[in-house]
Amino acid sequence: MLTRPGQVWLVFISSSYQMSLQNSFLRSVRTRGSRHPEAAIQRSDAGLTLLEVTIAFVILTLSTLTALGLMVGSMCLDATNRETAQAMAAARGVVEGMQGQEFSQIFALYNGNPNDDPVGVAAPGCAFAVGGLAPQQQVAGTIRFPDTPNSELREDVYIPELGLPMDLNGDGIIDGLDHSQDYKILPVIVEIQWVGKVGDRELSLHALLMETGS
Ligand SMILES: [Ca+2]
Ligand SMILES: [Ca+2]
Repeated sequence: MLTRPGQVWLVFISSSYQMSLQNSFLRSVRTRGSRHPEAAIQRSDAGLTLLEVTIAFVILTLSTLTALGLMVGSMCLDATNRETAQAMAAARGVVEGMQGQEFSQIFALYNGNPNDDPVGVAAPGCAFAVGGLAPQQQVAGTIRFPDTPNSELREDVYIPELGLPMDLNGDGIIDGLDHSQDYKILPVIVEIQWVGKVGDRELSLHALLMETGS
């Protein structure tokens, strides 16, 4: 089990204090009980040396454990940073892929409904793998829109992190109709969930896509 730096120093201070008390007590007993004070002092000095060596060993051990703990913590932090960078790059890659598509087809291409896929275009769908990251479920990446289970793109969905409810077709009204065919703004959430080195982790990228020049 790894010891955190704060715990290590607490043990170190406590151990030193107890040993100091014990040392004072032993010196007092030996000096009073001996018929030969000089011999008693020599034995006491020998005991002190042994005790000092013991203390030094304890300090060395605790210092090594502290350094090891810091090293492992640094390695975990590096791994976590690498995982986050991988996830962010993958999420940005998905959004960039969307931007390379015909704007009016993005929703149909990247939603979870294969029945509305445009003819003649390979639809990526709403799930994607992320190289180098172990998924928590079948795939690590998912794409979400403000839509219903039957693939209606809605303005009246409550997703505050994306600013919804929102007027998506630019008519100045927020209604409860399907805007999958006339949207001018397309909110999207790209989520990545993976099993990281220090446990389950997730990252979300929120974006509002708009047609260039509109
Ligand atoms: Ca589709
Ligand atoms: Ca509207």
